[in-house]
Amino acid sequence: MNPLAAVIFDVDGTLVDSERHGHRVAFNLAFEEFGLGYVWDEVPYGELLHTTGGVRRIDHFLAGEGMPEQERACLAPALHQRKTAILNDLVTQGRIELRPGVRRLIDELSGVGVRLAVATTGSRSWVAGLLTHALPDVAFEAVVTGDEVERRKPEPDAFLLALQRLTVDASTAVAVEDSLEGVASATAAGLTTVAVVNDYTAGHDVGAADLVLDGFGDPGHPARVLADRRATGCAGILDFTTLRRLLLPVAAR
Ligand code: XBP
Ligand code: MG
Repeated sequence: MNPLAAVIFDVDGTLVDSERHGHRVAFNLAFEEFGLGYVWDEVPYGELLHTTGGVRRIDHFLAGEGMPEQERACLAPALHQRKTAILNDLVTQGRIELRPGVRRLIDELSGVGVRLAVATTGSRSWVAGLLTHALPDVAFEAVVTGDEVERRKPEPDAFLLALQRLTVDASTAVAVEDSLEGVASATAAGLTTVAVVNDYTAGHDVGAADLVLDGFGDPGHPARVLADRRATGCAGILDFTTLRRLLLPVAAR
């Protein structure tokens, strides 16, 4: 069994439940400021999430609205820049919260010397502020954001760069993700992967993950094991047994 050297966390939907009332709200406020009349409602936004990266998501949407590529090429980045500024305001207002159980898991992993990192498609201009605001005392040894890699998730680039910066082998690390694209990215990077789905990704095909949970497990939020591909499987309800106790054996592939 390989010792668990590091855990690499995704951000949106994993560390924080940021999409429905965070990014989506910021995108809509930016559309409003630009007088565009578009509104991304909660349900259709779930589909738009399959396009990773805010600029790409806006461009994909505007293309679907029939906007010529030449117009989109300058509008999408301008909208995204404003959206990111709005999101940062939401972060500093404390509107983007950690998912239940994340703080407890991070403290327990740190407590046993497991190194921590982040690999996200999100943009550094808000990711850094979010981590500082939500987890001010946590030392993430590597924070890889979408703007630092050639290809966004589901490509493995972000996780590969995080492993490189940690100087650890994929066999001694575990990725924690929430979505189809994120699990595809982490598994393509050769990582044992835990999917902790949320209300946007509960229907995603995350079958490539080694373990699928519906939460992180916390007093009052027991996590349910939705799928377990590991040899030493565990089934049923985790009575808020911390994911740490699951992660430690998970590193053994
Ligand atoms: C999720 C994403 C990001 C966010 C929006 O990232 O795809 O694009 O939805 O952030 P992850 P930006 O799950 O990998 O954390 O607008 O900065 O892209
Ligand atoms: Mg995510």
